[in-house]
Amino acid sequence: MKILNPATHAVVAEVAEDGATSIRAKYARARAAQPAWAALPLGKRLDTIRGFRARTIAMRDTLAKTLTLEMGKPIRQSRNELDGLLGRIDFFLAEASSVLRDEKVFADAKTKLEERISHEPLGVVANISAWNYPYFVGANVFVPALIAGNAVLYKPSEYATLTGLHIAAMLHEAGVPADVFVPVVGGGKAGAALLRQPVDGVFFTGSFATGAKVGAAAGRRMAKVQLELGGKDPVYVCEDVDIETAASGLADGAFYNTGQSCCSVERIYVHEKIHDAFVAAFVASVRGFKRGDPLDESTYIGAVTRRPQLDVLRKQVVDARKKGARILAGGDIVNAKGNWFEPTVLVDVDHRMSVMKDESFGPIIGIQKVADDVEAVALMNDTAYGLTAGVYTRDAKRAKKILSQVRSGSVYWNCCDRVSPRLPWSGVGHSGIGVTLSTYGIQTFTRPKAWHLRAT
Ligand code: TXE
Repeated sequence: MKILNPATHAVVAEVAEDGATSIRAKYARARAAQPAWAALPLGKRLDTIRGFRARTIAMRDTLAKTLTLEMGKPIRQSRNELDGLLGRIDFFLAEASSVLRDEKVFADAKTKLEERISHEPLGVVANISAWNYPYFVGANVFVPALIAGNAVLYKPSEYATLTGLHIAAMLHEAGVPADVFVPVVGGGKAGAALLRQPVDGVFFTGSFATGAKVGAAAGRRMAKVQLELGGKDPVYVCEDVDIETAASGLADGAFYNTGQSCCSVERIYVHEKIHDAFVAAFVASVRGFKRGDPLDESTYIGAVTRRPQLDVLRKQVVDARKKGARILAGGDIVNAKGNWFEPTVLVDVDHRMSVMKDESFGPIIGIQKVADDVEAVALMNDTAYGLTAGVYTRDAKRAKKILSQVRSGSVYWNCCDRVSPRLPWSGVGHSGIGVTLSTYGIQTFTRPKAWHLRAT
């Protein structure tokens, strides 16, 4: 499989791809190795994750460069992702023992009856991962999965394969047996072959379209499934905000990682009283973004990772304009080697347009004027997705009222585009099934066993 640099289309590397036979053999090895891994004391498993953490620090610059070369992320953002990984790992290290420990929930001296709950690992899990934050999205799954005693068959996205192989090497060097964390190299075909193995759980991050296929395959196998899919994340800006602060914060939320974040701001609704001033400030922020070589320290907008997405973005602009939208910045593919799209801002948009309904997952945003909170909430909920939603206002009560009406897994007040290891990360509707992160995101890799004990 050729790994291309999305910024230049140069071949970065060629890697051997797994096929049905090698995937079957990898599954068999993982199945055989998992019981011994689960039998290790928890502390031993935690030590390997500490070793992995130390290696991500020691290799930070190499890892960041590989990530930038293979998916086009600006180098400073690649380093940010590696730095942010540490806090995620620390959360899992700190919380695992309390989540995984056996619980005695009832005891009755008279009847000598005792009730307990233990948390057993699922067994062998398939982790089919994504490219936009391969360290974050990956570690959300394989770190707690390994700590809980599972073996992991890990298929990085074909757009982040080298990163996936770095992750495997660091975990193995840190003491995770080669058959307990097993990388599977390839694209959709390898993913589909992996799902034909009798795994005990499928943890997937990617598009709704593929997620639906993955969910169906897992369902047929009665395997536990967790799907983190796309989103069309809205933010509503009330008339009482500091316009500059809100505009620059939201410009960052919409364009960081070249707009390729699951929780990127994908739609902005602005109260009519400040709409024009907000748009002017927002466009000024976007014009300040430097698009260029992702390896350059001053670059903020990198290459679009997936070539097909360029046409998706162009179609959204053409569709919006046909229906009356105005372009205030950018608006098209950049004619240059590599996958480049100008950071684009559209106004006079509405929900007839694809740019306000379908996930963009690129450097484009539509801003729509609204008359009041009622209209804003109705528009925010007018979507098949439900990953995150935000509101900017000085008024805490007003924010709480709005955010409790919005249908999404996460909500933001005066912030956006952030994920915390302490909070459950989940979506409703087309944004997926199940939870990662928080203590829920550790427990999800186990199944509870109920113990009814009567000492004689
Ligand atoms: O997703 P795909 P991609 C969403 C976002 C983006 C879209 C495309 O909407 O536009 O995904 O990104 C594997 N059986 N997000 O191409 O195609 C594939 O090899 C089994 C949001 O990454 O869904 C890859 O490893 N596996 C998300 C993974 O599925 C299959 C982050 C995802 O690929 C398969 C990234 C099959 N039939 C993308 N077909 C977020 N929420 O952060 C493909 N795969």
